[in-house]
Amino acid sequence: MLMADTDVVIVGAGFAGLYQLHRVRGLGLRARVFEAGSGVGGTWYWNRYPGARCDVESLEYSFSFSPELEQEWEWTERYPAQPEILRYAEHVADRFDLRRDITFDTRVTHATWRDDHWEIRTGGGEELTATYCIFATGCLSVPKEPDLPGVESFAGPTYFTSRWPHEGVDFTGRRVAVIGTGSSGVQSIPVIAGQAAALTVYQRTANYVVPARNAPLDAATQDARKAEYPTYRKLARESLAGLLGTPSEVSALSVTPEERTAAFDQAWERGGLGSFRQSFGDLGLTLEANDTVAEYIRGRIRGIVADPETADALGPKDHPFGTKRPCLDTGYFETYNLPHVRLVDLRKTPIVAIEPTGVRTTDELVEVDDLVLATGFDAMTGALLAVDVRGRDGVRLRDVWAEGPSTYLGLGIAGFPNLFTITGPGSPSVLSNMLVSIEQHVDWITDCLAALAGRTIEADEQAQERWTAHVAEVGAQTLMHHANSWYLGANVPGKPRVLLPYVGGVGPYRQICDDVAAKGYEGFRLTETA
Ligand code: N01
Repeated sequence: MLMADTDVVIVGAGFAGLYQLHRVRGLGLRARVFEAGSGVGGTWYWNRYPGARCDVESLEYSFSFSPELEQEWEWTERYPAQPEILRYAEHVADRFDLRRDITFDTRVTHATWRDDHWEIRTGGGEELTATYCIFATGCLSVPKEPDLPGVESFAGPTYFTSRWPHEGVDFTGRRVAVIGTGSSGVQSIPVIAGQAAALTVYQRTANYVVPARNAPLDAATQDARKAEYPTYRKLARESLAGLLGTPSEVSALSVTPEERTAAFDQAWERGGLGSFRQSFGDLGLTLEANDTVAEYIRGRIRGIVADPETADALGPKDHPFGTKRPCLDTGYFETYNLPHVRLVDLRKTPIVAIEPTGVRTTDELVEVDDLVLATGFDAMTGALLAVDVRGRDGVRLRDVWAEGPSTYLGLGIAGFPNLFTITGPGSPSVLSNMLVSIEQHVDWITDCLAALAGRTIEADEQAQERWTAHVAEVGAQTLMHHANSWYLGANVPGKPRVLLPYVGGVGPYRQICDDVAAKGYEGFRLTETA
């Protein structure tokens, strides 16, 4: 048996990697973390576009593992902005003295299983061996390649929301085009409009956007939560989405139209991701129920946007509410009432090409100085497959997942011993408050490493098949397949169309994982390392 250079290699120093490093150290294991960025924070390190903000409330989107950390950190807003979350990640790294085991500016390029250990190679040319390899690579970390003909010919600056310049961008007096109206576009468009001389927004799919109702966080609210943190954290862990607020069990079709509108009005006023789930329980389950909320939101848009044609184009029509992640807005629809902002509906006039001076659609060439691409990510599998991962007998993860990912619990992969994925495909992951799901996976992996005591663990092929079938089966009971979403990989040309996250809910999922552990890691094979 080889004495590995380190016990654990962790790939990524976002929230998952930071917490995993802290826990692994607690076991007395040696660990190395490799991080492509120059600092910690993962998604919040890279996504620095104007208006970037979390769509989960700060008092919920924060670590629960340290009561001291919980008590000492002061959040300033209901929804934390990117700079504040990044400061929090940096504080965590410093407070727990994590940086000394992190190698920055370094990508892991290869991970190869060799009989009883992983051989890791980095972009910097370092090679090392590790007993365990943990991927904390994030679900939305690899930008989708821009599938826009001629994009490289654009003469002015091109900015990706997901790779925003650290020094910021001043759009004052500039003519700007934004392509993409997912969360990143919806958040950045009002802020860019506040600076630019002219803003043209290119929309292919209209999205459901609900008010964030962001506001400064008052001391009384924060103190009250801090006094009861354990209770609230427990509720979040046992909930379906890792969020507070009880989902309704009432059917949207069981009440009168007036009662339904009143409930939706309350949800709209409350704001936030879960607000409509708290109104009715079947919005995600039947098209008929979903139509009621879809029409309600289209009506709200018509009430805000002055130009009827623009209002109509901004109203989502081709997918049910909730089948793409709804966006939270601050002044998004109002932005289209500004005289220098224009929406181009790409369903009517598609982009033909990006040219050196601007964006050409079937209708016109709009000349712009700056191009902003808010075009999304190769979600959930992109970052895992960006590494050349080879398991037992040299099998490549890329080949094994050619038809879509199969995992056991989103934590382990058959044929890839001693490898763990934090919030991997097949786990609730992006359908939940990520901090809740990250903590659950890290705690489970840490307990598992302790129980292994150096043994080798590998997901059993049949257990993996059963779990993957279960993930698909539960997903099929929802409306998720009615949208071309990144949840299904449908946003990336050529990517297999498979529902990537597990829709069963974080509370039930946690119970399943705990039961697996309690039964001696049922569905995994544990073997003495030769
Ligand atoms: O990416 P997206 P995102 N021509 O994939 C369009 C999280 N997040 O970065 O839908 C024209 O949602 C594409 O159009 P279509 C959150 O989970 C969270 O905005 O494919 N358009 C779509 O409009 C979120 O869901 C926060 O037809 C093209 C847009 O680009 C996830 O990240 C903030 C195109 C991409 O939208 C991803 O959000 C930000 C093309 N060739 C992100 N290619 C918060 O916490 C793509 N598009 C609030």
